[in-house]
Amino acid sequence: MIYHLLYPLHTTFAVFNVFRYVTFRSIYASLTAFMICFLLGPWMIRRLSMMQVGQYVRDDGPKEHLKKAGTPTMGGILIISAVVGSTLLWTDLTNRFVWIALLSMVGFGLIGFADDYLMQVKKRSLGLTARQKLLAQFLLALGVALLAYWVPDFSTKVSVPFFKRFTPDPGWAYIPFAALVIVGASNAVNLTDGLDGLAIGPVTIAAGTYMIFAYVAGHARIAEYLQITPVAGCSEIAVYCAALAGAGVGFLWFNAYPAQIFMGDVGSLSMGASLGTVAVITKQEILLVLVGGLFVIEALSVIAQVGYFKMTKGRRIFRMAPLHHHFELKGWPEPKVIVRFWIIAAALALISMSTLKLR
Ligand code: 57M
Repeated sequence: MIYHLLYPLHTTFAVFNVFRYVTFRSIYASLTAFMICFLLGPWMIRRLSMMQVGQYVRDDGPKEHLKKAGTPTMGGILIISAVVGSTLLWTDLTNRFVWIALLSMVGFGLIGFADDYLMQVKKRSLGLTARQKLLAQFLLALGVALLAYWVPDFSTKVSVPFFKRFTPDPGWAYIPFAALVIVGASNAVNLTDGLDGLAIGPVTIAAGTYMIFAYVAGHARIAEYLQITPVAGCSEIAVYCAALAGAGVGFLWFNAYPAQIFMGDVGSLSMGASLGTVAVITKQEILLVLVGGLFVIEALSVIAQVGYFKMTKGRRIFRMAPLHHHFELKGWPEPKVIVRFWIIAAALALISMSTLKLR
């Protein structure tokens, strides 16, 4: 809105020209989203506490978690509000990618909300069944992928990190592939969200990384110079990613150890899906395995643990999956697990950025 209201004034006042620039708008989009979270956070924590939207903590997990019972959850509502508000203010709203990204985030947020809500209302119940959740996620992700596919000139070629000429084109099969990327990311972030700040930290890092990729892919000359797939109009997604990163830091303010609020499924499913969606829009789908490598490691630890458990009829690889529980049970203090996992996420983000040159 700010872009649409103020940029046209540049013909009278040259200073308003600055609103044209993606870089300028990205900076303010991230600050706006941060401020929305920061200012509304205490109010939201109070409201959720008043409404008794407090976390139920399973008693079969690490014992340290029992003291977290009652912490307000569903803080994802705060993150989504901040990203939507800031994106509406700072992006070019005629850009289709912006609406696709917002739809994906809000849609997955609603699925998570339904799950959290059922859990809160029925208290000890575990929300939606896994099958219901997965079906809803796939249908929504297919819709999102289809919308991207329909954007004129949107390429169905898949970029493979470290290879500049190898770009396989699955044609229409790109749609289920893209849906898989979105659903996979959504669930991997959900699995990671089990310690204070453990999910939102790496989500913020990944959003910052994709901000750079979106800017590069949306800039025809830079994309050509770096030989990455150009995506016309995708630089507006850099502004969206900046809002996501800003909201992430704003939420971390309250979710940092010891957390005053958890994001809930409304947060984890929507944040993961947002990353999956920007990976699709920026044509860096496979790179998400590296950018969001921490989420992949957590998800793989669950797959390995469950697989081994079933195969050996009850034996385990880790003390408990997902991986963060393994380290907690080994005696690492929670903040140590969190910060070390952030360090890994940051290193993976740097390696991902090196693929701009290493190809
Ligand atoms: C949800 N939810 C957290 C909070 C957050 C297949 C299996 C591995 C699935 C997995 C699972 O259910 N994962 C998804 C994880 C929960 O957090 C809530 O959920 C939201 C995210 N969806 O926003 O609202 C708890 O996590 C802690 N927490 C924090 N700080 C935060 O900022 O401390 C969350 C956010 C909160 C709080 O304690 O209550 C969760 O962990 O439940 N299941 C598991 O993770 C379970 N693992 C398991 O059963 N492993 C088995 C194998 C064979 C599958 C094994 O290794 O033997 C563990 N989770 C728990 N207890 N809590 C183990 C038992």
